[in-house]
Amino acid sequence: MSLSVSRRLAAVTALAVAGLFASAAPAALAAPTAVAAAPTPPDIPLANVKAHLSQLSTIAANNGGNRAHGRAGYKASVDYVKAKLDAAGFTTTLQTFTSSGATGYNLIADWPGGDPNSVLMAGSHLDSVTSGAGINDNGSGSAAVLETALAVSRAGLQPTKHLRFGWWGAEELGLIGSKYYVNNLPAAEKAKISGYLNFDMIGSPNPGYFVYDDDPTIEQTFKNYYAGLGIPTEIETEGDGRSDHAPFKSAGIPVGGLFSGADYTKTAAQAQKWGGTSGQSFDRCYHSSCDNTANINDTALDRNADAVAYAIWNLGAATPVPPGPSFENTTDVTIPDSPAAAVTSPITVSGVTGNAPATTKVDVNIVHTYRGDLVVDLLAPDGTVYNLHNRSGGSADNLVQSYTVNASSEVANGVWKLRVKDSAAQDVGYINSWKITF
Ligand code: DTR
Ligand code: ZN
Ligand code: ZN
Ligand code: CA
Repeated sequence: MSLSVSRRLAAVTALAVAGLFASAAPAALAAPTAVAAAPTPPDIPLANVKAHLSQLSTIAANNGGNRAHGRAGYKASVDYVKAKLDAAGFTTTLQTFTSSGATGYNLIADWPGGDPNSVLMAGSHLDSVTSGAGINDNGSGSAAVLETALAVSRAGLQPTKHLRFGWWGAEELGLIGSKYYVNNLPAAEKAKISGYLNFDMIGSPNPGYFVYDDDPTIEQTFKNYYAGLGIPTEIETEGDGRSDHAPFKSAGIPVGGLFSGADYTKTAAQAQKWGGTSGQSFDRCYHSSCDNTANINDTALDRNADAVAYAIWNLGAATPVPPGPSFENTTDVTIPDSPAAAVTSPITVSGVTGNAPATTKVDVNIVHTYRGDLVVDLLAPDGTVYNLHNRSGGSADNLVQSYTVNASSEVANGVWKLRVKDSAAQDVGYINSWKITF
């Protein structure tokens, strides 16, 4: 557990004093609702992105000097990213494949909630070449996508679309991981992906600002971001098929992305508008052992990481589908510490015809000092159990989360219950409110 007993009680008291949760009388905290317009994208802290790069550099140093497919450094990179995402409340999946006689790994992270039929995806390849640590290629893209995902969690973002993030294996061998992912996605699942955003080399030391010119809406989103900074961009021309957006594009999925340049040479005109050195390649350490933490332009990495967040926040908040009827219970229900039995909070639903939809939305607001203790289920009127949360999130406080449940086999009218079990000793809390929307 995160805190000693005395500190935990102090923490709970402090929260009460700060009014961060309801007083003794049941206070109805408005459950978060879908937002009509795109909330303001956050600044992605450059220091956080560079801290991920530092970790990837250390991983390479500790594993033979690289993070290449089939080597220990790649799997260690996957484990690092996955641990961060698990702790932040993402639902992560490791997809394995074989290439060149070695096991490869794709890491997929789903942010719970959003319209399951409209998925916005962002990704980057996490593998390096064998010659070095691959900090710009492609620690830069992987770290920026990771930090944006963590920013989604920090914000408790509830975009209209479902957000999914991917870190691909074996890109350097020929887009192997991303091809495997797309090729193994059922057609119905492919159809749900409204866009895939790719970030491969976005911190080049002699940077250019290139925007993929594939899907016009995605392209315009990135152009709008850079126009806001007064920075001219160019269309990415080093080759459509040269990164992980290619398999998605081949499958008919709208794609876009950013690129700061690789082995092509910066022209005088480009140096004039972007700074840097003309007559020199955008990344002189491309696929070389010198692609280390010194091989990064901080300004480019900072701007591009913020652009990732800008795109996720804006493209993720498409016109919201107006929610159906909703019912809420704002009565506080104390959650006794383990090993006590689970508690429930009921909602009686009436006046809704037919069955619940496949996109039944459950907004949960639980105050607790260790979300990893909790098992949270939705119980349908007939007793069917839908697990919402199963002890992920570690020592983080509270569980304020929106879930989408396919309850289409359940009659809507009746008594629905939120059931919460504290499954680990120490750390306590209570159900503050919950809401079900059809
Ligand atoms: N193939 C990428 C580098 C690369 C080269 N051209 C582009 C264009 C767009 C994205 C990436 C690239 C790699 O070596 O990983
Ligand atoms: Zn490469
Ligand atoms: Zn790359
Ligand atoms: Ca506990």
